[in-house]
Amino acid sequence: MKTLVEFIWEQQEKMGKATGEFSRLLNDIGIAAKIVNRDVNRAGLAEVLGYEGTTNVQGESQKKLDVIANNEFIKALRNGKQCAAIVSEENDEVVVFDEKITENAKYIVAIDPLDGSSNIEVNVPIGTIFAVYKRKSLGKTITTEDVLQAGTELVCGGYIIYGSSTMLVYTTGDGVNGFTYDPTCGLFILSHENMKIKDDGNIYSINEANYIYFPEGVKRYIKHCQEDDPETRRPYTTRYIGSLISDFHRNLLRGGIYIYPGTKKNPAGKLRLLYECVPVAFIAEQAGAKASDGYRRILDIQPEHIHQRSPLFIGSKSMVEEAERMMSEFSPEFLDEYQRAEKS
Ligand code: P6P
Repeated sequence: MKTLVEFIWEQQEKMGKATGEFSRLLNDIGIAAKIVNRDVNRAGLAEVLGYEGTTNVQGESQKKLDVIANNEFIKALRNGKQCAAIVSEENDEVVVFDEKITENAKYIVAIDPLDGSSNIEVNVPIGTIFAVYKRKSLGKTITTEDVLQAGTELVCGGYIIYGSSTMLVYTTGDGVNGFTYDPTCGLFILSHENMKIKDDGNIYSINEANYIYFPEGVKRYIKHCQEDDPETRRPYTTRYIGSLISDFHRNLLRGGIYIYPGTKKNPAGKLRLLYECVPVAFIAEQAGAKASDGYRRILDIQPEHIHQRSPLFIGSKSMVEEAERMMSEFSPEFLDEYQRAEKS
């Protein structure tokens, strides 16, 4: 039995000259995850269901647990003193900690504290998604370059899924490992070592209710998934939970593709680049899979603003590549439309 803390220290020793600061930051995330897990698991009992009565920058009404989770992660990262600033789905602006912290803290965290929170009341698994970057600047002042970094600069990408069991899954660029939370002892235990996504899955995950607004390439790919071809295990199976982390986690374990494309109404799609697409894209690539916006590698996209949206095609490599082929063949023009939207 290896705990998350033991694993983090082992990884740190492998890195030789590590100072322990990143290990401390990752442990801080683990502490907040345990507290959020407790609140999520007793949501129906602890009067934390329902709406806060506020709306976030997404224009989404904030649920009480969204705000509670956001506050828990901000508090844990502030107390740990390794993080200088946070980009959060729940905050319009960057949360910059006071100078006593920023003058020494080396990291920036981008986080969706509780993705899919609209599923809380119906007991569908939800998740926290986080990305950790190293600051470009030094000293007390946080710069735009610190918070608008491409995914290729990522130090760590991870998520916590609050489901039938609670798991923390992350990568620092040396493979993907999953830790299952044991509430009887309050520890995350290594349960899924060196996770890999099957190259040829047979599950596709997309909200087909938006079909008429999809680019032609997406429509063609959906029809491709539904064709009768036993040799390639088609028709595939469709699964769509409405919770990115739940759909992605299933595909990580069983193979498959998740697509949230841009549409004629919303060319840049719905998902946020910094704290939804990039962290899972880093994990996908480390697990031998692929993540793009239908045309470009997610990790290569240079963010223009902190709440920028991006389409997401992610999962088994051969499935993503097939979808990308159809986007290039049948919707080549869509990239320009979407790039204009992402700058707005
Ligand atoms: P739709 C949750 O709001 C989320 O950001 C993802 O977790 C999920 O996959 C997607 O949106 C669901 O969106 O438009 O299909 O309801």
